[in-house]
Amino acid sequence: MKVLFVYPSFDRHAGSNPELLEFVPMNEYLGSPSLGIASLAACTPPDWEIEYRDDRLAPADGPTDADLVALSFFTPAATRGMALADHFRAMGKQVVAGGIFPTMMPDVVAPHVDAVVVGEGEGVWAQVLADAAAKRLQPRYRSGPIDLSTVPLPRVDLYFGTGADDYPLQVSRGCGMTCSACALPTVMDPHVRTFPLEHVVGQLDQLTRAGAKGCLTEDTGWFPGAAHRRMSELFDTVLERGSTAAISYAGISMPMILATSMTFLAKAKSAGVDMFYLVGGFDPVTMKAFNGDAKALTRAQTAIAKCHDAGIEPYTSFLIGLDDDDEGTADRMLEFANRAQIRKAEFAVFTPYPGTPSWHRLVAQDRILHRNWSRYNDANVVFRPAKMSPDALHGAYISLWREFYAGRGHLADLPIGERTIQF
Ligand code: B12
Ligand code: SF4
Repeated sequence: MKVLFVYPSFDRHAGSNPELLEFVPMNEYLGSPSLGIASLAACTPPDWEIEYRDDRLAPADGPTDADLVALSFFTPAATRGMALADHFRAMGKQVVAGGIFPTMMPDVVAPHVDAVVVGEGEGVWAQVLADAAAKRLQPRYRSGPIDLSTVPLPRVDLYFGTGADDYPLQVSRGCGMTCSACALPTVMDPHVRTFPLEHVVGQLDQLTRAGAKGCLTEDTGWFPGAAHRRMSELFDTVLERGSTAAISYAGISMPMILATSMTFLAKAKSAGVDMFYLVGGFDPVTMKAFNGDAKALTRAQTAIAKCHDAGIEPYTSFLIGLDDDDEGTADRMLEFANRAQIRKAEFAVFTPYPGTPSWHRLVAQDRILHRNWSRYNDANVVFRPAKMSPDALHGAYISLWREFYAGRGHLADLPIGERTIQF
């Protein structure tokens, strides 16, 4: 038996807005696929042959002798994912889909596939394969929070050689916070679960052996609690070995930087964290900082200064389009970026991802403009903003990229990987 895993493509900022290429110093950063496929491949019994296709690199719709096609997609890739599902079914293949979008919107995906998996796939994957072998897939499988002490190391080797610049290095899954724009507490679990230390170190070691970089994606590692302890133990292990880990970036937010001691930031830096992917817009500091709240603005400046003091580059992601944002917000963001001496930034349009608290609120307020999922990628306006028109919001997003990079032409001279990410 054979399973073909497919990672459908999606548009990033420049894909949706080609004009950005004229004024943003580009690089060819290619983020790894999510660990979803690698995690399921690791749980696939040895009597199943595995093939993997990354649709971002070459169209994944070519012929296949697989018995089962398994698609993994988040919202920006959902339109393409469902088109691929239709295509493979027309070829007579059995098709199963899982990931963030199928978990949040199973009824939307169901007409395109034989089976939808809701939740973390490991718990039902063996059953899905057995049912596919017997040609009796069930329309829906549900898999609750997984005991992370039972899962094997993800088969990231499947992704090697495809040109990805880094690979997610997971310390934990789930989150107990309820940030309105975030999918994770619903998709994974509203509680943090940590991987055993050996698993986390094992993930790092398999990347290091392959000469690959990891990215610490879960911002939960910066809160006091189990995930923080695990991340700290990972850093200790690296430091005890007298080495540094190859880490491309660590995800974090402003309140987390403020809550983290300089001692811990110094430890992270010594262990190999040279850059933060500093996500804004989800948290109380950035939600208020650019709209007249002087206290929040000072806190945001302090957060950036702490990064600079620790020698960790704050690659800052500004989210525009929140309900308090008006036509002056972009200027205030730029002023902040200049004053705080931020060297690298990305700009994103607030996007109500299906199933998140923000989505439910905007649906109830009848403010969703369309359900063209390929445009749900932080690079298009898909809802009616509160204090400006959709066109004004899109214009503000484009001008943020243009104005920020207008004064930073030197970035074009930096080596690839040190310019922008996720562009
Ligand atoms: C690595 C990463 C990326 C990578 C890869 C993309 C991807 N598909 O995830 C890159 C760098 C490309 C990326 C880009 C973006 N990302 Co991103 N990213 C992540 C991150 C940090 C880790 C993904 C991961 O490895 N997860 C771990 C694996 C194990 O989880 P999983 O994929 O959900 O898989 C499990 C289940 O879903 C299920 N499953 C998954 N696939 C399948 C398939 C089958 C067949 C089955 C049975 C089961 C199954 O089983 C798996 C194992 O339990 C997540 C946060 C997170 N923790 O998930 C955000 C996240 C996925 N990203 C997000 C967003 C918004 C983006 C961007 C749009 C914007 C941005 N600024 O980040 C951009 C892309 C567009 C742009 N404009 O550039 C959101 C998704 C929102 C949504 N509802 O879809 C997330 C959830 C962050 C968040 N907190 O909101 N991202
Ligand atoms: S943004 Fe981070 S802290 Fe907030 S709910 Fe999502 S994972 Fe948790």
